[in-house]
Amino acid sequence: MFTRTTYSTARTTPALPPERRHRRLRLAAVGVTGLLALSACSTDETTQDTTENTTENTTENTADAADSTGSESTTDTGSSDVLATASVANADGEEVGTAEISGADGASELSVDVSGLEPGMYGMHLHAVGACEPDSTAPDADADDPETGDFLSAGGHLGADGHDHPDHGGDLPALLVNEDGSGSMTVTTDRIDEAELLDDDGSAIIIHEDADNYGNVPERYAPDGPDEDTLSTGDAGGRQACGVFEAV
Ligand SMILES: [Cu+2]
Repeated sequence: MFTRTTYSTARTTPALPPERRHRRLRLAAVGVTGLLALSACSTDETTQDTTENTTENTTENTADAADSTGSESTTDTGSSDVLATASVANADGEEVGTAEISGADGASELSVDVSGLEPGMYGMHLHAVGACEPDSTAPDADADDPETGDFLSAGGHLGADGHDHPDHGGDLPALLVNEDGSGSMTVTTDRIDEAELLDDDGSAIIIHEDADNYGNVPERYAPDGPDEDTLSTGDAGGRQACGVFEAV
């Protein structure tokens, strides 16, 4: 990319066409404004040549770098590989859609497609355990008084350790389900840890029954800030659909 260097020590002949001479003078004026008297003597001509060469090389190298970045980016997008897929089903076991995660250079692309759902905006997350059992308890449920509910078996949000919602590794934008019951979304996230996604207990995608507030509870409602539930769940409510990720 650096082969288009245009040094030309032989180009010191004063017999330049007017157009070329004007360009040199313009470049020199930009580079060393106030330093040159712009006379026509050969010493000044050499100085102008040096200035021009520097200007041209800088410009070309910058352009080359931009070209290079652009082409690498395009190549990277094409090299993504599907890491895992999930069949997403409701609590009656009826499939309502699919999810797919592809990986590419430190980021992941998640695509979700659903149909047959009630229109609305629903919180959606990756959850820490690959288990989609209706009427189940959470892996860390209180043994004396376990809460039960659909897909609680999938546990909390993926990558929740040390973070509040919505900064968990599995936190995602909400899913919009349109009037016809269909919804689709593709999102790029650099928060998914592939090892955690496909660890021994797997992981799952959950579509909730309510919107996600992303821990955003205005101070006028909660002077002491959002509570523990909000900071772990985003108050997205029950779990209407779930899919276990299977490695590809
Ligand atoms: Cu969730």
